[in-house]
Amino acid sequence: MTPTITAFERSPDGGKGLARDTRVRWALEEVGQPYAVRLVSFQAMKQPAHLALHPFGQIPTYQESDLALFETGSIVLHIAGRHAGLLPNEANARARAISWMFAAVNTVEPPILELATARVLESDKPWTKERLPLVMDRVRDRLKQLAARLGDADWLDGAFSAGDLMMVSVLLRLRMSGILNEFPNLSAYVARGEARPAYKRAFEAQLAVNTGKQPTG
Ligand code: GTB
Repeated sequence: MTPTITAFERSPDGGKGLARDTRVRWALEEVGQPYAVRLVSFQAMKQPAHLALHPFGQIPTYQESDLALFETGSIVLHIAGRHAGLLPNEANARARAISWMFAAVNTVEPPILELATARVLESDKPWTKERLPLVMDRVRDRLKQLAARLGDADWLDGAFSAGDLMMVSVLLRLRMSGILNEFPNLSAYVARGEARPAYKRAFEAQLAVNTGKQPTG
């Protein structure tokens, strides 16, 4: 059965690919699974019908037959478990790739989200000017560690995996801040992710929703 995901009717980023449906689209594109998209407004996200799918009233959700999922980490893991191509077959390598997925959402994403919050939602607060450098340094600390582990490898642990898909997705949120440029190997890593045909298709598809332009590929 074709899965259906939800996405913003209009993403606040105007189609820069930062809303989290992009990572789910990317996973589905990597494994060659066609999917349908149901667009939801901010208002609809808070109504009982959507809350039944997503307890926090957010996007994306994922529905397939009688299964309904929320949380991008679990959705991508589900897709990767059902199809070849996103997780290695060898048990230990598979477990390590899953560790990277958790690291992306649990260790690397939180300081990045804190930075986004400070810059966007708290920009008018009197304490933001003083706090921002601290928040930026917390992001730098994580990136320094990640950059050290990646070294000059193409991907985090051997071949491209769902761990890289999640990590690149999380790092993309930093592009506007310029911090990524301080870590050339991470910038190149993100660029490698974006250069994947599956990422390009996912990006184009969400852009089409937000600009009305049809995907080119
Ligand atoms: N942990 C959840 C997951 O990974 O699935 C987080 C889901 C989440 O934050 N969803 C956001 C949402 O539905 C959209 S992606 N927000 C509406 C709400 O909470 O009411 C977050 C997001 C939104 C906008 C931008 N942007 O404009 O740049 C980027 C990312």
